[in-house]
Amino acid sequence: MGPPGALRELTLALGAAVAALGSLLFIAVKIYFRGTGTGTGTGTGTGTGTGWGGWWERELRELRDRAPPGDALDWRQVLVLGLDGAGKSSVLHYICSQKARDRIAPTHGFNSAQLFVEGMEMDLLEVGGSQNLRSYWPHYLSEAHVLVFVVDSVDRSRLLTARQELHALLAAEPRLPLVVLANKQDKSDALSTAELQEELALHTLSGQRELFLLPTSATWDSLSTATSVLHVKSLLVTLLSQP
Ligand SMILES: Nc1nc2c(ncn2[C@@H]2O[C@H](COP(=O)(O)OP(=O)(O)O)[C@@H](O)[C@H]2O)c(=O)[nH]1
Ligand SMILES: [Mg+2]
Repeated sequence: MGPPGALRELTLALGAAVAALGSLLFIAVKIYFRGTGTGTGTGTGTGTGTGWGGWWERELRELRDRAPPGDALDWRQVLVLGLDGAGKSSVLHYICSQKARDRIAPTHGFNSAQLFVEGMEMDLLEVGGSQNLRSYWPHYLSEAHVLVFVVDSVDRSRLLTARQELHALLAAEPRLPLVVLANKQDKSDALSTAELQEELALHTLSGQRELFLLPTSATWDSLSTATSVLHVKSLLVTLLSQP
């Protein structure tokens, strides 16, 4: 049996008020504690203390830090293409994480990674290179700021295919900067960059675009050598930082 008439209404009103106050407190506490968490930001601010007076400042700062790409950082997209097995995923992995990896699984679609470097958000997008996926390649060109084309320097039997795919792709993009990676240079039977320049007929692609050909090895052991993929990272940063 519930409380009679006016008392029941008073009870309901009190219940609603307590619930509302509870939600407000919950929200405030949530925001406050979110603000005091250990973030991964790199700022060196002097801090605003841990009292209630500072929580909204932290909240504002968080919101600003979460602003969509392009507002705070320059957004750049790097499209990474090349035949299957050339080493695209390995290049992406070692550019972005520099952790040893026993095995890199074949890409059955897309693969992406993000780098925040020099005030820039660099999105690296790999589209798989098997024959059925190559027809999708052209759809991604318009968004790209640079194309990285990875070639297996040992796979002589498919060099002609790589060359044809690359030339067909770039026919409609005369200005898109191109970085060709002569990958797997750690292997003894790898073709040199001079040989690959010839085989891929890169001179006919230069024209109005910036074009680079780099010898690379996308392996853990090669990270500190002359063919390290970390040189690719430096080149991309320089290339994409240009106004
Ligand atoms: N020796 C050597 N092996 C590589 C290199 N890059 C990739 N690989 C290997 O080649 C295979 C295919 O690499 P993956 O990155 O999956 O190629 P993707 O299909 O183009 O993404 C994997 O077994 C890699 O470990 C390299 O520079 N040197
Ligand atoms: Mg892959």
